[in-house]
Amino acid sequence: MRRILVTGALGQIGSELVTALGERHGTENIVASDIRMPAKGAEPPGPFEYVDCTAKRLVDEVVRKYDVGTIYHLASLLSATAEEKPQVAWDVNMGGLYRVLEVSRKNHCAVFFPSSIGAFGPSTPRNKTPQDTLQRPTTIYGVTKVAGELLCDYYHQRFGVDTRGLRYPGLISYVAPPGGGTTDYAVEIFYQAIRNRRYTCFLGPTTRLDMMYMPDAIKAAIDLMNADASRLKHRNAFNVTSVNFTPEQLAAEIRAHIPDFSIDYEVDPVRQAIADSWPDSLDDSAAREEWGWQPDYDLEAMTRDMLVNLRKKLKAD
Ligand code: NAD
Ligand code: AKB
Repeated sequence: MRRILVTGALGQIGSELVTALGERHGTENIVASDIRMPAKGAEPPGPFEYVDCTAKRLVDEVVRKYDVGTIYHLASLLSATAEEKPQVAWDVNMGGLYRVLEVSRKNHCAVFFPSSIGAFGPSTPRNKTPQDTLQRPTTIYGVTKVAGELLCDYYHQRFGVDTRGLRYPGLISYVAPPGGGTTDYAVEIFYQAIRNRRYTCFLGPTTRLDMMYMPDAIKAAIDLMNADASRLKHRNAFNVTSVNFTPEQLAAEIRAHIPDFSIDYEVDPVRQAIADSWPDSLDDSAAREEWGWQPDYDLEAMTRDMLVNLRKKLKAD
């Protein structure tokens, strides 16, 4: 088989996607790459290459060296970091994607591009946001996600590149920490609940957002890339979701396992404004109809699994 390249592979998604792809296709066939070097003891199971995705020569070299046929392009700045450094966010998020698409056009690679609920804005319908709707985001992250979706569709229509994408909600996981997003509170809260029995949340108690547990996010990416192309009416990018809650609801769910857990709030105006510009919930029926999307984890199952695995990781009681 032609190999699979993962960019941004040391991040929150890549750390688990590389392992899942390796279990499916053999670790030697999955090339992990990042602009950081892996920590000692946390090396990816297969080959690793330093690749700055904004350098076309580096992307091109690694694709040719390993005869890559599919690229999961994860390298990106997330919403909160992007808002601190909008110029860098444009260079990495758009420049990186453009170079990955160009290399894919020349080398006949398929491309997975993760978009986000951040691709929507305050004028988007807030509840059960439809698959096809108004997208006028007010963050630089959202601007790069909408533009990225359009660029991926363009490369498919114009050059026949097999581009596919998902609009992920906030992702919750215990393997690698999140990388500077607005939804990071939903990961931090678990660490703090186990370590300190209390958490100070940077979003307000009633901020409602869609979320997803990482095993579902990994399954969605792999299933979409393996879906029958003739069934796809959409490509970039599918709404997907699995759980929906506010910080106070997540805290209550954690309290069912840790009764003395408490939460308070110190709202960060920047991240609160970003969250307030995003939908309350997504309609993911197009993903369900076109390629059989079906999540495995609801809020209860996710919370239980997070706490079990994080306690093991943190060697906590
Ligand atoms: P992350 O921040 O955890 O990881 C991103 C990785 O990209 C990091 O390891 C970083 O070192 C690397 N990187 C940064 N600049 C780079 C460059 N120039 N070249 C190569 N690598 C570079 O992000 P993540 O959470 O794993 O997200 C991956 C993708 O999924 C992003 O496109 C993100 O927008 C999208 N997404 C994530 C979430 C989420 O909740 N995690 C939700 C929606 C969409
Ligand atoms: C972020 O908060 O930036 C990400 C996302 C939802 O895209 N988690």
